[in-house]
Amino acid sequence: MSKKVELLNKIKDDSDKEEEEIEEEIEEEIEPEAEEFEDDEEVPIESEKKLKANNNGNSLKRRKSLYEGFDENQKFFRPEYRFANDDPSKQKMWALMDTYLPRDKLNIQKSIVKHIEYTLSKTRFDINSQYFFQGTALSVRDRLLEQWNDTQLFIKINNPKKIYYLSIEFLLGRLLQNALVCLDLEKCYKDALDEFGIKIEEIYEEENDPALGNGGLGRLAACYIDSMATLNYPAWGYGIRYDYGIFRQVIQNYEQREFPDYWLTKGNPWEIMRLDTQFPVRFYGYCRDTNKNGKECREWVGGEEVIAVAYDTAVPGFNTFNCNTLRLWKSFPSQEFNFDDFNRGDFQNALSQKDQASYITSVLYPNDNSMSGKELRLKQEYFFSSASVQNVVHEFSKMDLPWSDFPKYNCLQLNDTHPTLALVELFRILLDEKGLDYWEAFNIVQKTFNYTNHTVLPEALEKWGADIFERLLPRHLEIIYLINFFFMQDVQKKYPNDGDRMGRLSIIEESWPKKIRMGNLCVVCSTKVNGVAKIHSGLLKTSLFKDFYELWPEKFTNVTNGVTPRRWVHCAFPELSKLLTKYNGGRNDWLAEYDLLAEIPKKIKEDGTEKEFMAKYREAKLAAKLRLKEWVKKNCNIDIDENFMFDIMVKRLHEYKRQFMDILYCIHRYLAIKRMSNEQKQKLNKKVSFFGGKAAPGYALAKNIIKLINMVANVVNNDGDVSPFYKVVFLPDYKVSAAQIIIPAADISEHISTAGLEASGTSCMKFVMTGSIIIGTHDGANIEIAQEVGEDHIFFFGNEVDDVTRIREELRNGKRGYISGQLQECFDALYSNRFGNTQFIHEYISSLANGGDYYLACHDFDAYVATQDKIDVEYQNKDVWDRKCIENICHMGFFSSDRSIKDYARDIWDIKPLEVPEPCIDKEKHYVSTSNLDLAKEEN
Ligand code: NBG
Repeated sequence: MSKKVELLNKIKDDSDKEEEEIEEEIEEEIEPEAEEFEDDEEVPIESEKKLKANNNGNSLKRRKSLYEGFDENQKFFRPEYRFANDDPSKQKMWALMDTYLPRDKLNIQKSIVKHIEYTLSKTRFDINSQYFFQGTALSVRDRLLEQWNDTQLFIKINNPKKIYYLSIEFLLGRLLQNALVCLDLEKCYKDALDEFGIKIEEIYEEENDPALGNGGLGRLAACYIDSMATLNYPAWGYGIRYDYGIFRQVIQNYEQREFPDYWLTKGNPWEIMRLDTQFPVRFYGYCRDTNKNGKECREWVGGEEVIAVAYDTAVPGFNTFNCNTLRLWKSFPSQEFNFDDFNRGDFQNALSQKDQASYITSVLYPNDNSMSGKELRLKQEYFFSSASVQNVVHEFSKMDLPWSDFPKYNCLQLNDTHPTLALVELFRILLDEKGLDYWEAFNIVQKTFNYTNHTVLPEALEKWGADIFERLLPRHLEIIYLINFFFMQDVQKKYPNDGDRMGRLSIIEESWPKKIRMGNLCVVCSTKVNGVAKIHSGLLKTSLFKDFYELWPEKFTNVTNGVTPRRWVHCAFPELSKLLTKYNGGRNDWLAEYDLLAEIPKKIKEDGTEKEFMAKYREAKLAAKLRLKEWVKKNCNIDIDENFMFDIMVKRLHEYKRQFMDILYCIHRYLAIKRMSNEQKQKLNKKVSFFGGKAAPGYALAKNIIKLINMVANVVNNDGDVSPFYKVVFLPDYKVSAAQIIIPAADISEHISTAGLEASGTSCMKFVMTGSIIIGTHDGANIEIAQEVGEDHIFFFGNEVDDVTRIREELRNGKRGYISGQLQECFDALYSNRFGNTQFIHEYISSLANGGDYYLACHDFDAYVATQDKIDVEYQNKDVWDRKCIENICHMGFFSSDRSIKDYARDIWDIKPLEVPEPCIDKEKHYVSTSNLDLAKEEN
């Protein structure tokens, strides 16, 4: 029987539809319709078919079926479960809740205005865009909630192994567009709002960025929860609900000024406060011996307690009905109240203690790749780790299984060492509250946890003084000492009389005061340890965790970072997304299977559509550049020319990332142009050098570099000899929503860290996916990108990691005179205050010239300039350039976060996807049975 006949029979059985309608449906099922295009150019038919054949045509069917092609009265039933103890009196209520909300335009419009009037209490006559945003978001949230509830129930019933991703940062960015894209409702909402005279893009702009992270680490966590949902993994993100995210950066007088980012000013339509999900978290106090059920054990008492309350945000996946949870904890005062103070009339004192509790989750520490060492930060780390672990333990307890089964159902991933205390907390609960013995507890903890390292920079490696630990978390310190004691015994057995090695492996650094090395603790207590790019994972084995690698080679692995193409290609660069979809046979399934794009470059060459593709690509790139131009006009009041080459460096300010080298190059270019004749200038590759990124408020040098960039920009842009050919722009307040505008506009992007120091980098992936070429060092993900797209599709320069060690050695041995003439010229320009009073940087440049070039900005400078010159030449050949960009875009499948998550799931977590059943148009066919819970068996 052909597939068509088979389906025909199936649907005939299922429904009483008109034959014609059924035929249509089947056509769609077998060969789903291509997406509509506003332009009427033909899709290359032959290759479209080939692509469809490769890609069994299933991916898009599910989502489409929910709203397209059906009228507003069509009902979609939710998966339903029959429990043995179904209460007949509830039938009525359940029946009222058994369908999904309609997703057609009119009903969407109704739900938006309903929320505006009945949730937000606005009259018809005073709605502004903000209320439209909120009404729209709430209406989208309604549609998310149904899927979310269904997913959570389905997971509960099937009870698979679950993954919990613990991260002190989730740099989400705006949520509305992403949710619409995931639900495949963007067009529908756009049309719905259009009829209200409202542009959906304007509504997007109304949303505050939830900026609960600093940079790469937090944004990675956000990409990962997106991919976990898209791939149907039963997964939870756990973090902190900060009231204040990363500060807002304003440039005043060339300098960075920080303003608080109270991102909740307009409320947060996405979150659900779960008052029924709260856990107490203790600080301070003391430990004592006690006896529980006839067993000697320790007990942690006294101190103060705060309450962690869960705030949940739905995490939809793309083209799936699964919807996961991001659970962020907020601190509240515990119910207890100091009645002594209160009765004495000292209300202020009685209350101040309560206030203290809510400070814990007030503000995100604005340090990227460096440790703050503040007690409040340690409190934050323990607070969210403890709440998360208690939550997981609580859920597991309901299953009434032996504790040894805990790792069979739960896997906790530590996103860097910030949540390390989670493993100590689980240890504590198992030992002190559940009465397990040391090795039982250790085995469970170790099997449950895995650890991702994100940096080798010494200043970022967490070490906490034993003194502050002892005060804040006395029982945890005892447990850490215990872990170390047993671990050191093992080491001693394996390497007798190797004191140095023991010292390096020890969890405790024998300094004064003693310090707890959180990284070592993680390695000892985890099953797997991974770095975030091949080179970085290699360095973990050869340097940072060398001794551990010799001890347990099987523990170490790599998972190269990735980014979600949904946000970073589709949302950020809609014109490109549309083009890729068109040449992917009219299907946007590449957004969840990026590798599909790999066929395109070959295909367009073979079928003669390359020219046309390139023309369209150029139009798209121009649109992206125009968007940035407008942004720059609005935010910097600078006019830039979209026909210039855009060279962009946006990332946190850090010495190792070498923004300084880039600004030196800008100075060099400025000086060179000043010397040119008019004729020479005409031949120049016109370009704009963009910078963007925040400096930690306490990082003086990084702030000075920002100031320098702005001062140089000021001179360059206001010099009539130069500015028609070259400009320098600092893009203020770099954040996710800005990145979505900035990144797609690039022609060249800068990833120029000292080799070995950028663990991975993720913006490099976003830049290449949206059509720019990297100028970069042999570092982090640059290396693997080159492997995927080809060495000739990236501009490498500079010393490699082995040379770095050697050069530093030479510097230590007194090597001097490594400053080239062209570099000296830049220094001289700074010494002579050519860009205004730049005295603040003089000391730094003189130290660079005197052996202080730790990050090799000077050693790599000439190679950097030479490579920039090469780029200027190559950019002249636009055909070759654009072809490279297109090939790059299409060969980035490896860097989709979907690939990263599949790697984690397979190599580290050992978890399987669990796909929620899709909605059904026929209620009777829609009971979901399962064997795990006490469910009534279906009739037959
Ligand atoms: C950062 C690295 C980046 C990497 C991200 C995500 C920290 C501690 N590390 O190179 O510097 O891309 O983590 O893995 O923030």
